[in-house]
Amino acid sequence: MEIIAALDLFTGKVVRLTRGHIATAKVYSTDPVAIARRWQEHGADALHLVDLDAALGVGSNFSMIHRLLKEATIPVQLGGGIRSERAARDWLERGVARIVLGTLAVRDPACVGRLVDVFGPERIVVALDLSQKTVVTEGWTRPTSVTVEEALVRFRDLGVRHFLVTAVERDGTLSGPDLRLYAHLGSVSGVGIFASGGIRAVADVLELKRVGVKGVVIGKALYEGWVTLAEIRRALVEESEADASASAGSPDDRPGHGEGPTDVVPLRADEGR
Ligand code: AMZ
Repeated sequence: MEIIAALDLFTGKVVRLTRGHIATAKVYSTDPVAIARRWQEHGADALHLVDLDAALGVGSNFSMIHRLLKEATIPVQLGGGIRSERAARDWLERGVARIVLGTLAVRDPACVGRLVDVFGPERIVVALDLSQKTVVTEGWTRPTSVTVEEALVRFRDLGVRHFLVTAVERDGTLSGPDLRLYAHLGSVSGVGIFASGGIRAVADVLELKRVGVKGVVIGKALYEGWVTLAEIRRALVEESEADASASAGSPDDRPGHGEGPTDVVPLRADEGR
């Protein structure tokens, strides 16, 4: 389970929003480099940078992102406003470990396929930002009719392996992740799902792991001190030790374990969030 600390930039500062609305921005620091160091030292596997100015089309945090790339000792993934193949290539060549593409992916799926071919699937993440069960783009301001199931299958068939699925209505709300959604998506073969939105406690991370999520992006819960990276690490280690001793010497017959992967079946209209 990859534990990724969110660092959202708006006008050069570290902020968190609620449900993506800029009017709700709460500033946590005017020193993003110090925050990056903090999450690094606390044991994050990677940093998830979002350039909110660029995502919303009102500017960019270009020079700050460059500084952060220089300072970071852990992989940095970057999203928000990467809207052309050229921009995507430039960031990958400048040391971003993984680029996160939302709007561009919806607009031009073939471009994502080309990037995967050139840079490999490890370096490309498709962001599926979900509001009312469909994907939203352009800083979460533009609804589309694309469903998460359609998008996963379509991009998987183009070679994409990593998806960041964000529950927009939960983002910044500390109300818990949408477990039903992630359990549903966890059964799609050939894709790795990263979850974000609503995570507030160690138990949320453990539940997400159990339903097959490969990584979590944690934001407000870290900034507000609801959870620490050390606590999450400890709980994951304890759980894997418990799993190892429970399964030692006998075949694992837990429900669902060992079943072959399946393709996704759309959520029924009465299910979901
Ligand atoms: O909070 C928002 N309004 C917001 C946000 N966090 N808008 C976009 N984003 C993030 C997405 C994804 O990681 O979750 O930016 C990335 C996608 O940006 P783009 O420009 O590729 O659609």
